[in-house]
Amino acid sequence: MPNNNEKLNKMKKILADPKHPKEEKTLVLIKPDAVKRGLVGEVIKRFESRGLKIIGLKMVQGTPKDFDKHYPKSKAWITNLGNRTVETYKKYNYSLKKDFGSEDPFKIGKIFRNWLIDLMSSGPVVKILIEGVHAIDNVRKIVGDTQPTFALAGTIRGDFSVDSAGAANKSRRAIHNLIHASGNKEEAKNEIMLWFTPEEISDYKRVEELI
Ligand code: IDP
Ligand code: MG
Repeated sequence: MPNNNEKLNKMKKILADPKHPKEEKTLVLIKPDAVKRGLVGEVIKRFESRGLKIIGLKMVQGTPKDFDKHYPKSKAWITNLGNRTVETYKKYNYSLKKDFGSEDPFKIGKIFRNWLIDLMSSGPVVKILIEGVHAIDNVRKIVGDTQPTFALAGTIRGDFSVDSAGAANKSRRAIHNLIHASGNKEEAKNEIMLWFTPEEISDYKRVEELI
């Protein structure tokens, strides 16, 4: 068995800046709401049939502590999470004060972060490591908008959910949007480091790479 240092070095090598755009990697978690609806196969199929390569795959039960590490703690990230809802509430004329006791996006974002941790640890998730050309952006496109109400048909969120921030917040829970996908290179690196070990990652060629 490799020791922790060896593992860390191997992961650093796997996550080094890609030599070719097709080596970009991203993390997907099929959320418990999708697992419980039996959508695992459908979701995997969409990434595979688009031409993205699955190089790691496993069902795992995450703890609240795992997800506390997974979601950033920075003020900017939490405020951004809250800000989206401030916008939604304006649009629908809902009262932030009534639902959250505050209009401060940071305070509201902190409440969401806890709902999110509750949702993500409420059942198993399927962790998937995906590699391919612009993997981060292509996966986000296949997944669709954060709010399924606004996600285009043809995306996973747009085809399998109608949930919205308005509906989720009224029920005091995170949006049921089926998938987590890394939002950018930095998130992808941190999240892959958190969820995968070198032994769980496979190296092989898809046929497209051979023709
Ligand atoms: P993303 O999943 O599309 O990257 P983020 O802004 O990173 O969206 O938010 C993380 C998760 O937080 C979302 O997937 C969703 O489950 C939840 N979330 C985002 N905004 C709200 C909200 O207004 N209310 C409840 N949950 C939210
Ligand atoms: Mg995100």
